[in-house]
Amino acid sequence: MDTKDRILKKLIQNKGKFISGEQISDKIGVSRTAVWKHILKLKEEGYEIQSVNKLGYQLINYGDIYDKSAIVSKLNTKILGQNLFFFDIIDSTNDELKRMAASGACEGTVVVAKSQTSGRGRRGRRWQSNADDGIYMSILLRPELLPKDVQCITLAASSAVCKVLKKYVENNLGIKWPNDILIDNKKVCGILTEMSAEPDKVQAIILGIGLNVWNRTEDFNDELKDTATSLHINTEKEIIRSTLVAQILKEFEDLYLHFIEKGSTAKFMNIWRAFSLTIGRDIIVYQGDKVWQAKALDVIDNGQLLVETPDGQRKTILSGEISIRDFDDSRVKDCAARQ
Ligand code: BT5
Repeated sequence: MDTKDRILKKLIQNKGKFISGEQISDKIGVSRTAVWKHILKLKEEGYEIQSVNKLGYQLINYGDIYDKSAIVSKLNTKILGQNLFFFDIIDSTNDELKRMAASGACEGTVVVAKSQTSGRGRRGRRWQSNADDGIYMSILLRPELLPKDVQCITLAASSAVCKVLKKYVENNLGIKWPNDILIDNKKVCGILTEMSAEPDKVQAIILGIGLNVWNRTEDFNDELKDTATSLHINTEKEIIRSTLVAQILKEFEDLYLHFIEKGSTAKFMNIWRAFSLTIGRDIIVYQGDKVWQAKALDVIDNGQLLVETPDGQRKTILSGEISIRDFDDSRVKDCAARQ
């Protein structure tokens, strides 16, 4: 964290109060002149900071300023985001992070962008990534993990995102296996987990998260108008993207480190099951050119979906697509109520 970010962090911690230039300089270990210069820089970037003789500085309003300083100053993580790159525009945060990973970037490196020109979903699908509407971020992980267990990372990430969104959205929030986060049965967030691996060892996982934040219904293209939603559409609460990013990184780090260090999926699976819109539902499975019906029974430890076919056979599904038959709103409400 550089000096400007540390000063911003102090101002945020003292939001609503004045903090003197002297207190900041003592805490951060730079001269008062340096504090003053950095405050000027923050003001230029759009932070509204009141300076009053003898009282010092007070952060009045930081709106939804979305830049590296805003995120870093709120980070409360050990690893994730300690090495953070912020772009106004990029092809895809996953692609950029993949390039960085190939040049040896360390675990926890995070790429965030205000907009993407080639935001991607799975299997070459596109992710609509309007400038300033959403959060587009990718996280580099280098766990000691077998490739077959990588799906767990997606489940941990969707659990973390749901825990954060629950602070903003009371009802109708849930996860459709494996990677869709829905509000009112419309997609608010998608997760793209990609990896490079040897047969028995993962080298790098690029975890991409796309979260619709400020989009209004009319901002979605025609294909998405009926199926996509945003946080803004569903909450009255104040939204600050940098806070969301910091919260998601923190929640995900807790679940990820618990999983890697203790070898246990229990922590995120409990959250995932509580938010699941899939377990217990009649589903349709699309695998390649095969389409079949089943009942979703559970998600097992490596993230696979356990299903039962109408003739009573139990199978697990690792990939493929599912749709939930007869989507029933009350189930979504129950799911949120259990949280
Ligand atoms: C996903 O794929 O849901 C994963 C999306 C991951 C996007 C992030 S953004 C940061 C990082 N960098 C990237 O380049 N990607 C990741 P999938 O399950 O395949 O869903 C894709 C489908 O979701 C599309 O075919 C559309 O139907 C729909 N879709 C596209 N954009 C959307 C949006 N903004 N909101 C809701 N749905 C969308």
